[in-house]
Amino acid sequence: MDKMNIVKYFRLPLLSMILGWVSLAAQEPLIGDAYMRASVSLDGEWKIIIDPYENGYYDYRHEAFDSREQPSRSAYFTNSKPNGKSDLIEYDFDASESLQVPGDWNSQKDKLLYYEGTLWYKKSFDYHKQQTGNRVFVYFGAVNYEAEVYLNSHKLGTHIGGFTPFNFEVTDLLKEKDNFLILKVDNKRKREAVPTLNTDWWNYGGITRSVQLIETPETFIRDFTLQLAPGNAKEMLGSVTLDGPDKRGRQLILRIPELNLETPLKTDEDGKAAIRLEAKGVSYWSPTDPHLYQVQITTPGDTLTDKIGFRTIETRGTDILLNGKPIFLKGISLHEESPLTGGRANSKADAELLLGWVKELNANFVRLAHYPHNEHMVRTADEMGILVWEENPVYWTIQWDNPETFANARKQLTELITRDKNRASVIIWSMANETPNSAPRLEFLNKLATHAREMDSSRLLSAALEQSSLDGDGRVRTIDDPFAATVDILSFNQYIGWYDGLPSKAREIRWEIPQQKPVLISEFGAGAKYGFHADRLTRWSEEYQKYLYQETLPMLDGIAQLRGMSPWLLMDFRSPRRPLAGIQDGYNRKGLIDEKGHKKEAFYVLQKYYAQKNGE
Ligand code: GCB
Repeated sequence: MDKMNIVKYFRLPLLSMILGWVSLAAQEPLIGDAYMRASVSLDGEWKIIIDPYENGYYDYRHEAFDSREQPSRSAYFTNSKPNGKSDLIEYDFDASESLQVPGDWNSQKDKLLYYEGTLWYKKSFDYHKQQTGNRVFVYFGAVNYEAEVYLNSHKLGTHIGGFTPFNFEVTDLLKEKDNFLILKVDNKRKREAVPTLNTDWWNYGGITRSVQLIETPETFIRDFTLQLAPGNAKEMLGSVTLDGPDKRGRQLILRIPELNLETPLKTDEDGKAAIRLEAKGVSYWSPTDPHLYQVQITTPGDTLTDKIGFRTIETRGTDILLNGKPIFLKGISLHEESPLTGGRANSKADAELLLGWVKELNANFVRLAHYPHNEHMVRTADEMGILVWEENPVYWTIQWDNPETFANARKQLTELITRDKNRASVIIWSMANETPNSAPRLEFLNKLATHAREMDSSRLLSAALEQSSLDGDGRVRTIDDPFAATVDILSFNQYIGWYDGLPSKAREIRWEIPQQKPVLISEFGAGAKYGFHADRLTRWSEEYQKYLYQETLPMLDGIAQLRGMSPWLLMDFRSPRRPLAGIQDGYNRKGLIDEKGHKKEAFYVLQKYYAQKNGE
């Protein structure tokens, strides 16, 4: 029996917490805490070639160049160019145009706004190791959607999934001078992909997050995790994973200077050390006191430091308990779009601006929809004291019975949990959004949920479900989705007053929700164009949106188990499903703020409601 199966077999939260993370590190050799490590940035200007026919990847018989033993110079990953006046090579990165990394391509060049296809990136660089014998990894925060990665003409590998990090070791390929890193990036939507063909957001392509070269000693701390034990504020649990020839039987030290804590650890045969400590004198992390501790792991050759908050999150009956006390999640949903650049958000400045608005709304919670957002968002949420819902991009109509689709969704979730497992702000892993009920879909989601719990039993699980009518005329609403039995928090989206009648309809609705679990309304909302004023029954006016909030909030307050909400949504975002000229112009207008940062009237309705609502 391997470790993963042992975990499945026992299903003990404590054991799964220790072993689950340990076995994860062995399966997914992602470098943890990448943002906290010494690294050289490869951000900045990259040369690009737009390649809709994938001419740089396939020959004229449509055979992949990288499947040949001797690659042709026509293959773009060889970084060739015409060698003298008689040479025939039909590309030249250095003579080509460029894009900024990190950044989606759509918002950087008008001609790429709607582009879905392949685009090649090339970065040239020199590299001097800080110490001979050290190892070097290239780490990508995210590339949407599929990346083929090459260094100095050698293929490093492929990564699928547009919102999670990945890395490759490049120690043996790196030179002091004239390295070239080349990526083929393809964001074509596909039926079997995660997400699938159909979404309500912009399919931003490219190297959307930072690229780093991380240098480590030969044996180094690949990852570590430390959190309070599930439901037990008196104990800290975690593990450290070493990688390299000397990983076995190594002495380590864990230090939390502010707590005067210093503990020796020793790695086992697999290079792992389990951590189990008494949590004494800890100031628990919360929205009103987002206390972060410096946590340091030291080996003879390596040191890794992170800033970590400690809190418990659990449910009891219909309550959500943060550090043992009931909390109401005053939230808002958001997409990963930047009011600064008009494209994918990727910077600390974006995160501070977006989360600053969340604070201004008197909220304590964000739903990062509908895919993993960049790491700055969760690290900034840690610092600002905002609770976070993170979401796997299982959206609408995924291919439920395709095993590759499942493997893909599972891997993206694994990468997300691996990246953010030490973030106190993150309290909910969401499996999916608005997925239609069927037997294969239930099996798919249940398997994902089991996997998430095996990896991390210290957080809550949810999914944005759909509601349905109990009676013929739609006045009595319920949740009859069988996945409701699996989740810890019963979340659902509802659009009474927008897709479903007019705002006053809210008065006629009765909720009969049988599940005795905390209920969270993961979406409601209405479209409004900032600056468009009319009477409250005129669609797209700020008055209509405001009226919808005024009618919806009292209706939701009537749900006995209501413990939170994340209305749809903070800021208008681009969507090709939204062409209405003069109003939408390619934007979903359900934001409380428009894409340029102007607040609409409904913002203030929610702000006031949250100011008066009890909770943290
Ligand atoms: C939903 C989806 C969200 C859409 C929203 C809308 O239910 O979950 O992705 O953008 O409705 O505006 O229609």
